[in-house]
Amino acid sequence: MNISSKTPVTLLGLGDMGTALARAWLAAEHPLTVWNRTPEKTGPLREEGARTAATPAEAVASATGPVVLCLLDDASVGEVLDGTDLNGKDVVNLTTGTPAQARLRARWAEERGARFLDGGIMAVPPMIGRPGTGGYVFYSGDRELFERHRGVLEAPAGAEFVGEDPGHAALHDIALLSAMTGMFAGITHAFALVRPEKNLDRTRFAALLAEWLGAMAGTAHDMAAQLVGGDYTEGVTSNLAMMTAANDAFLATAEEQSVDPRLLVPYMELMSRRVAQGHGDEGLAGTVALLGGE
Ligand code: FVH
Repeated sequence: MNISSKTPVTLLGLGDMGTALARAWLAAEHPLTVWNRTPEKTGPLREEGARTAATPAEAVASATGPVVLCLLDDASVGEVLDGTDLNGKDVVNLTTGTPAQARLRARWAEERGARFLDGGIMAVPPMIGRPGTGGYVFYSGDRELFERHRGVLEAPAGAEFVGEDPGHAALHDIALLSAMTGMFAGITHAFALVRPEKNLDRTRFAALLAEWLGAMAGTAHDMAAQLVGGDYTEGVTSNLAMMTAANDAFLATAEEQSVDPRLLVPYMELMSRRVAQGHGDEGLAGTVALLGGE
């Protein structure tokens, strides 16, 4: 009999992401117990070596390593854990939620005698178990728990601990995904601008666009330096007054190309508001405070 010396993992939830995680732990030779609401999804994993549990309570009761949840949302986590005995268990919740939900869930788990770690997955299922594809998971909450199970957590993807506040993994997750959404909006607008042109090579345009966005991503470091130092003019090479003036050309070009500028206008209005407050010499950091968040 082949007995693994690796930490056993219990996984509740076998959707697309849960199944990818399960295969990564099996590939890394962690003994794995799985449960899923729709039991048919456990079949292939059982054939690949996983043990299956009939109920969440049974799965949790037999767990000697981390109990990982990868479910649809926080409400499903509550439903699945209801009726389980969490006393003495190590709970790792990889279900997407808000920072407030993570903090409440941490307190809820601790009141039931469990240790708790929240996670935000920065990957899609095909990146799981494939080092070098760039996927990783933010973790926050019980640092000792993170260190104890680091080997388990690093098997499917990189593991990045971002603090003992259990809400911080979700906050990092949502903040990065929000930035990505803004980037998607910019890409959408850019393709809409070139769309009417018959003789424009979209493939070459895409390569130029991706390269430019990569070069501009570094401005996040400049903004952080300004926000930390409190001087929003520090190191500014392109100030708000200049950028706001150029916005007129952006809007005029959108009109020439018959493109609705709705994806750009709210941000341009924010920049103009900061200039109107007398801060045309600043970089973009001053617009952060105009959004609130304090
Ligand atoms: N897939 C992705 O690209 C993203 C990448 C970033 C992180 N997300 C988050 O990961 C969580 C799980 O995502 P998923 O892709 O596995 O999602 P689904 O394939 O839709 O599977 C959902 C599982 O949740 C089970 N479930 C739903 N509601 C309940 C409930 N009330 N009680 C018990 N289980 C429930 C569902 O069970 P079933 O439908 O198979 O019976 C699946 O196991 C998620 O937070 C993403 O935001 C993935």
